[in-house]
Amino acid sequence: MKTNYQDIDRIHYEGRGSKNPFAFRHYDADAMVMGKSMRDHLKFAMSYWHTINAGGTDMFGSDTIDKSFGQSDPMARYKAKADFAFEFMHKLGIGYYCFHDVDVAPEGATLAESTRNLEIMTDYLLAKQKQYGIKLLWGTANMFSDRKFMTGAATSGNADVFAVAAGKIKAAIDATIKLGGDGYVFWGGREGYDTLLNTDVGLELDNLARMLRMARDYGRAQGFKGDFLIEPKPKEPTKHQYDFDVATCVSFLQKNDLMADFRMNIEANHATLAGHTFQHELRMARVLGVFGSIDANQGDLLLGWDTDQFPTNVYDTTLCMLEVLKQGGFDKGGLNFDAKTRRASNDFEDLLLAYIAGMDTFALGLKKAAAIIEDGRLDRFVAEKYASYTNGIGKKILDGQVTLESLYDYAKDLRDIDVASGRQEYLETIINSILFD
Ligand code: XUL
Ligand code: CO
Repeated sequence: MKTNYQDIDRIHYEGRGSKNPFAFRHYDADAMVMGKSMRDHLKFAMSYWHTINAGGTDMFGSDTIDKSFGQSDPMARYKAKADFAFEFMHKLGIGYYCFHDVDVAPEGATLAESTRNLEIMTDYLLAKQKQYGIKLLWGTANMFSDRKFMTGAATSGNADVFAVAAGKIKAAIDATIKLGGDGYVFWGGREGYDTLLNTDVGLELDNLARMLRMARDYGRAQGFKGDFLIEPKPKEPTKHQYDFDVATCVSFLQKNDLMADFRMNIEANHATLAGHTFQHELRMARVLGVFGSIDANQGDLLLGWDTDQFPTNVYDTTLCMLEVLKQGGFDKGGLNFDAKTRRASNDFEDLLLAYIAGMDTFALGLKKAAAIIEDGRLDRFVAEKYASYTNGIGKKILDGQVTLESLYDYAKDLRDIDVASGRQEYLETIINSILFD
């Protein structure tokens, strides 16, 4: 199987009329949108696990694509994977990548052996980063695949598992710092429960806080200046995960005095699993001051699990990029494609086409979001909706100059209060006209 794309050049921008499948129609990296290049707005990152490792396995069948890159020796295979990964990012013009410890190095029989392998491979990755000018967006430790994590890592009932998890986090933070990563992610895949009948929720939540505090203290002591990121997900693989959604994570961080160091890594399909829109989770993160980074994908709303599809829905990417623009852009975060090709899209061309589709969909979303802001009608509508707070009694409420008694006196003789229409349909028509006219 062809894996080196020898006959496919770097992917270039050809513009809207192009029918070349190996070209961008919207992503023009150097084009300026609201004073910043598309490259800097979007900060695309490649997910190592789906792109370099995932072979299409599902509950009913094994791999449909071979990603061993012709190597049987474990270390040689991981080096070949890295060679492919950097060539792939270079072809697409992707500037960042993300990984779990086990994505980039073979696992040993012990934590010490795995850590040695990780050290060898991070030397290799560092050289590749320098060669290609590609950076690490974030690193993390996989604390969900191995059987010892079956009832959690930081929230396991077994203290030895807690200890191994802590050791893995230490090694993964060391790797992230060595590679200059801007973030360190915690996705609590099995930090939750399948039944309350066997679960001490209070102890588990306290242990989760203990683990995050130790990770923060260790990282900062080692000079890590990046963001610690929590990636909320309500369920899957467990029935209930403690990092349910942004609001739940924020209350946990506040209770445990961790707000100063932690932000959110928001994933589109995790938002919808929580019964929220992607935009809701981004807005909550923005308003609560924890907007960090994004795992970009889309789900299938007719299915009840995390399908991690490449994003092709322009409406969603537009509303996402609207939140990113309103936030003032990414600080240390970026747009990581936590997305995998479908099981039946099983050759290496599909991988390239999937990234082109995702990058183009976000580039178009960015342009449309900028157009919504430049159009101004939405912002003007919202300003008008809350105008009663800019003077009179509304201003006094915001300035804290009222009490329940003073408001009683103010309101006691009011009649027929006229609340303006929410105009949802009109506002949705504005979005449609900007997207499609
Ligand atoms: C799983 C998921 C993870 C995290 C990193 O749903 O999104 O891949 O992004 O652990
Ligand atoms: Co993710």
